[in-house]
Amino acid sequence: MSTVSRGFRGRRRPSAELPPGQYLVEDFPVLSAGPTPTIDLQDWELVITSETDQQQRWDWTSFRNLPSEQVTVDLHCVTHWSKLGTSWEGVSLDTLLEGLDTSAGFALVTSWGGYTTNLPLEDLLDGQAWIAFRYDGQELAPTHGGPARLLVPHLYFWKSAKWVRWIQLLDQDEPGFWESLGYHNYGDPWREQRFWGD
Ligand SMILES: Nc1nc2c(c(=O)[nH]1)N[C@H]1C(S)=C(S)[C@@H](COP(=O)(O)O)O[C@H]1N2
Ligand SMILES: [Mo]
Repeated sequence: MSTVSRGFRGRRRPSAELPPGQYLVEDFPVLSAGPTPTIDLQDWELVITSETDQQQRWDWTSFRNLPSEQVTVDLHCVTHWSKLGTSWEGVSLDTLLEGLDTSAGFALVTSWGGYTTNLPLEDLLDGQAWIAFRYDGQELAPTHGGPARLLVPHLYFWKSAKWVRWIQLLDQDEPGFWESLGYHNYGDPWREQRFWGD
């Protein structure tokens, strides 16, 4: 006979909510490898280039005129904190990549300030990634990547480049900042891919 009553089990949070090795936080930590860049909205731009040098470019006004989505997602940082149920507004990468003819397999993302991160192009598609400009109903704070950041919540949070400026579609994979320093090239939190070799 079980010593755990049905009611007690029923109220338990499913452990499947948290990837291995992660703990929950309620606050929103700031993790930046350098200073927070000051970006005037007049100067802001987002550029996507293809492997054949096709280019799409948005200034702030044209970017904000694109259809956006509200999403609620869980964040998993490789330094072990996870934050569940965060709400964002952003433009889906499906929307941004529409009309770009590409057979590239990879993307290298560059931020204002020089941070880079890489991922397979398919991880940016099919409702998996956004350029987010609002967090929790407010304009995205500069420390969290405002005016706009990449949001790719199914991978460790270092892939979600803050202050995103340029997305380069490439035939060959090219490691970004943390990936060159020994972090996992892909970074799936559910498979605990923290470092090269994991
Ligand atoms: N441009 C830029 N983007 C970045 C980083 C950074 O240092 N610079 N840090 C990454 C890391 S390691 C994490 S965990 C998240 C942290 O985002 P937050 O500061 O909004 O929590 O941003 C990611 N994106
Ligand atoms: Mo991180």
